[in-house]
Amino acid sequence: PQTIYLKDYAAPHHWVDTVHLTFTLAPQATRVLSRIAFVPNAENPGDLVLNGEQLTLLSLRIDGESVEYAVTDTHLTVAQADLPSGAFTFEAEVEISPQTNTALEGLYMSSGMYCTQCEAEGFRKITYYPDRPDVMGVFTVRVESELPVLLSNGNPVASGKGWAEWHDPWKKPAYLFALVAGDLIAHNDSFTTMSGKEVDLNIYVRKGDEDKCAFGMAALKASMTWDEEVYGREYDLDIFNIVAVDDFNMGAMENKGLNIFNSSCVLASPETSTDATFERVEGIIAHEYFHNWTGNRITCRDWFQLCLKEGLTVYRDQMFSGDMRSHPVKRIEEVLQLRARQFREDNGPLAHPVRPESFVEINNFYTATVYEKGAEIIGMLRRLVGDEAYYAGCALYFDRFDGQAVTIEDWLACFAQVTGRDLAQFQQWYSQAGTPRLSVTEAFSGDSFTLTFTQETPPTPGQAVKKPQVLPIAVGLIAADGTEVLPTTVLEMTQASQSFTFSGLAARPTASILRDFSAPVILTRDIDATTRAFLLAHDTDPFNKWEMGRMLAKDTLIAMITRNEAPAGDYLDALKAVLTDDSLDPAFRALTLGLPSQDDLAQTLFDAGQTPDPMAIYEAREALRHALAHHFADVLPDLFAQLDAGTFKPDADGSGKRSLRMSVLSLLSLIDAGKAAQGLFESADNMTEQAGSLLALLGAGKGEEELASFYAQWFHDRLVMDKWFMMQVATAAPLEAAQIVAKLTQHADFNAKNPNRFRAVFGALAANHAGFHAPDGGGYKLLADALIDLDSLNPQTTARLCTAFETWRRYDGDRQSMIRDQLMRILAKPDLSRDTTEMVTRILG
Ligand code: HT7
Ligand code: ZN
Repeated sequence: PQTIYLKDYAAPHHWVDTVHLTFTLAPQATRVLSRIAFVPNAENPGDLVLNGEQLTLLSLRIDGESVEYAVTDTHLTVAQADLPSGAFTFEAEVEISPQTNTALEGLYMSSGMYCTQCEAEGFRKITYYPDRPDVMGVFTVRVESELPVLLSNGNPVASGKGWAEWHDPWKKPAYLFALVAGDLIAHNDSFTTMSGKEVDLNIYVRKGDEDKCAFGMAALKASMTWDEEVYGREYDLDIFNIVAVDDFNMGAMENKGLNIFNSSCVLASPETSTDATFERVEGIIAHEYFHNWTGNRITCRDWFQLCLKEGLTVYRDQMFSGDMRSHPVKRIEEVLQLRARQFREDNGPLAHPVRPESFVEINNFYTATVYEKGAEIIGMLRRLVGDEAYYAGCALYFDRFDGQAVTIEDWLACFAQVTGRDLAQFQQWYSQAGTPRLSVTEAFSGDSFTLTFTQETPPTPGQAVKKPQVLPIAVGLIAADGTEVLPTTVLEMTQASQSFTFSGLAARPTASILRDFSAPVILTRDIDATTRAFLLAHDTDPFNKWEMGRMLAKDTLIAMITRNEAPAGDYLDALKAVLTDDSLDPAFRALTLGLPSQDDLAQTLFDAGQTPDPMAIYEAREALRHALAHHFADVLPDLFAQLDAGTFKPDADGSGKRSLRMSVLSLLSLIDAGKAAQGLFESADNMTEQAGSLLALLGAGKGEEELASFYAQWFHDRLVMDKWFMMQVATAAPLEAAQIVAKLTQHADFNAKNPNRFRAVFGALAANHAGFHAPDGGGYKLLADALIDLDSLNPQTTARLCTAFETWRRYDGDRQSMIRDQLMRILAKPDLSRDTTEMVTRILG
């Protein structure tokens, strides 16, 4: 397969002015008629080169005349010599087969409805077109079908029996094209924008899902208000439609005026959805809506610039969620995700810069690095320039580049201009892969306290030597009585080693370093358990307060794993103090009670030069859970009773209480024979507590009966059934996991073609650390078998799940060779997709 390089970017030979498309829908023979007005690019003249894959070409004309053309599996070319000298109209008719499209890219069918997914390069499976984000056109679309709801981008123009026409006045790249046709029901509302324009809002769902749209609609309206108030961005069409689709490769897609959502990311009701789902729905609806400005109005010049829209939009949705809920709690959740997904990626064979320099398959670069590290870069930029300059830079960006396809350089130039700063070194964050290791030493003399930082970024594939990064390091100083003697101050580190001194101090303070996780680094600090416990009790920065608890937990677990030590009494006491401190937010207490994951512990051991033993990690973590349950035995029953949040409301308060309550229940179930959990399972009126109590039982080795009654109650609900599959795999004991997965794949409700169901089982297997890494290699083989089968149906989802193997070099020789064998077996599959080939090759290194 061909590798594409950023350095080879060249503008197209032709720009697009207008596009007229007519779709005559039929499951196996949809006709697509296109009329495209092309304008030659005077700065780069050449042949007309159009992308096109899996299309049957029926006719082609230019300015109404037949022309010579050449067609391959991937392109249609008309030689420059055969083209008119100026602008011309290209017309073609093609036939495609949505029903047999199991890759879920292009036009496909899901539960009887037609829908599209064009990002990144799916439009080329719909018709011949210059399918690249810098080519933008004004689209008019006619859809012909007997299905009652016919949708496309923009505003509705006209409709009649069996047809509808849509016009999108905003020019857009092909990846934002969308079409939906189905027997759908609309949950309708409206929004008045800041300039007084009425916008019609709809969430379209299948019959039976109508009662699961209200929360998503409220989130959409809150997002529209937030983008007006915080960024001054107003919506720009008469209508905004969202459609829920059951078969979808990712979470959702920001098509102009017609967002398409994985139904798991938009449908929500108290009976069927957990608090975590409500939070995810709110965040994803916001994310896709915010793309209207950061992605759609201003888009990417090429796919290497993906972080331009994704990093910024993730940052915006994170700020929104913080405003809707609690900033400290959201920040802790973000950092947990960042460490679990992005640090893991950055530490292994798949490490790549936030703006990659090459790719084989762009779908493989929708990664935690592009999205989450991309968002961290925006957060660092804001910390460095300050709030006022941040918003001024954004305003300049919106103003200067509206309607254009641009680059990271264009984005940063706006901040250089408003601040007068040179951002050349900062720009390295986009090109240098790997997580910087930051270490610190502390010294006190006279009245001065000095922090000396040293940074180093380890080599990553293709980047052996690294330069120092610009690091905003937020610090505070705390006196022995717990008062803050230096409020949060941002230090700007630019060199490999740098000292910062604070004078006028009466006594040696305790430093709180990297507050709010101000830079995506791994901080090492020689700090004893007493100082950690002091900061856990007194730090005024909630993130660092939590971080101290987490470090204590990690140290405790590492000592249990490597030295067979019993958990330290001081740690158990410190944690109990947080658990029972009513002045703290319950959500924060729940997060502090959460233990580091097995994967996190494996990485920590590996970083310390040891070979992680998955079974030993599992056993130590289980032993600590039991120790916590016994140490807290006197307070758990009361806490469980007090934390009843009453009538279910999916807000921050209610979900925080339930989150702590479920953490308490999971420990309580280890010492009360599951009584409390069984009681709650019987009485719960919401999915958070129903699934939470079932999980608590399964986690305590019980819950067989409850699992069966859960199935009997919910077998008809696809999204709840995904939970039923997932919970069994997630809680399976290490030596039983593979067997349980094998059995579940034989279940009548298992369907590998549905990405949600496939991920519920195999994503959960990969996440069950000890189960996946069971000593006999059964987990590896099972996943490899499933990926080999799935690749022929859905390469995108297959390639994504290959990341389960990305950490293989951490483990012992036996496990490494078993994983290598499975990766080689995948690679040997005839006709393996480009997506999976690239992923497996990179993982093998
Ligand atoms: N911009 C979208 C990314 C995307 C995608 C979504 C659904 C299916 C396939 C996809 N490929 C790429 C989603 C987002 O980040 O908002
Ligand atoms: Zn996005």
